Amino acid sequence: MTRTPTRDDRFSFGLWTVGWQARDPFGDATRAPLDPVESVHRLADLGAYGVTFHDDDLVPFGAAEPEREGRIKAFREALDATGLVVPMMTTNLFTHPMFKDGAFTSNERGVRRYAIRKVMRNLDLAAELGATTYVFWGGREGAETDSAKDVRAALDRYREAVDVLASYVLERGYAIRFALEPKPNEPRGDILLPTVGSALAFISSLEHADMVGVNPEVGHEQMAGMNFVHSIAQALWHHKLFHIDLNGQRGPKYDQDLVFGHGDLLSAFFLVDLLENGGPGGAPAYDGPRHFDYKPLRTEDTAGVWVSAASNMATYLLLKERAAAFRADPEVVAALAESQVGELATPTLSPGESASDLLSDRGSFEEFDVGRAAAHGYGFARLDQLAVEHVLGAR
Ligand code: DIG
Ligand code: MN
Ligand code: MN
Repeated sequence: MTRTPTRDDRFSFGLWTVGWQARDPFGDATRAPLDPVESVHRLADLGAYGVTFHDDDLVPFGAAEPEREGRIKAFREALDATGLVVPMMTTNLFTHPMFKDGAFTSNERGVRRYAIRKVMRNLDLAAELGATTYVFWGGREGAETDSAKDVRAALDRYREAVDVLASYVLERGYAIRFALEPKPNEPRGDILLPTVGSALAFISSLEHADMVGVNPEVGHEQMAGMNFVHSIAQALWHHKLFHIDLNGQRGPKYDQDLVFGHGDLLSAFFLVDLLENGGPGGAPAYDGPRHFDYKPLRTEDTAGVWVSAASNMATYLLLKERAAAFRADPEVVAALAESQVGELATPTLSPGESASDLLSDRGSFEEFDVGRAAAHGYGFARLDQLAVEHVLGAR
């Protein structure tokens, strides 16, 4: 298996990732601005297939129409020249000071109306560029104090915004689905829809729930102490994994947006195994873009930025290779059987068996050997060691 990415690997990057000038709350930018046109060419050279962006990544906030048109034209020419596609787009509803108390859930109604219009304009561009997924990361939807936000009213407003925007997409016949991106905190003290679970619950309340899924990000779930592989499995189980933000995170702390695999490597291995081998008969469980939402370390110069971009894809391909070997290893197959992992797919009740049938089955309770069950060893240690040895390339 090659480790050189090709378009078939469907790797995509946000313009805001390689374009991050590394300004943080405690320090100025360490890198010069990067022209989106250059990013498109460099990412294409590295083997990416797609590029994603917020409206303001391509056209500075407040730019006059001629400038906006010029920048979009130059960007489209770069896409045409390289063959890169735009699978996903999103809106910056978090940088401008007007959004300091949120966008869809700001206490200020005028800001809420402005935010919806800002998304509408970028949805039109998304449709023009062929993006099929539109992400909503509510980075400013939240609060620092429980006195300042009526959370139930905020969820009403959040739902109202998503519903009206879904109606807008349907009225215009855009082939676009929405993906909500959860995050527990930062930049707000607490963000609404903090995890995949809360986003899935919220989606079930929407008027057009069928066109809304989730865009989970590795580091965001892990900031909340969640198991990202479980979060993805839950999203897949609900048929709501519409997109994914891959990166790295080293435990519950500020959002690090590390290169994919440069945080919890074992979790990254099992994530790739789930995405690539978790479908029926070992087929991929997810057919969307493998999208990187990461930040090149602030310590990197421009050359380092491109090394980090390539590292995301190389690490993903290495883990894909290791996961394939793991699944093909006869000792792993035997250890999985020993651990009865496949048995969980067998329904607990027999076909047609009712609750009263179960009640009359003495072997299920009255005569069940609880001592044997208590003494039973599942062999997970052996299984996990095999996984570690595959990740380490020792098998
Ligand atoms: C941050 O994790 C968010 C924003 O960068 C953007 O809105 C979204 C796109 O994937 N991720
Ligand atoms: Mn992040
Ligand atoms: Mn993200």
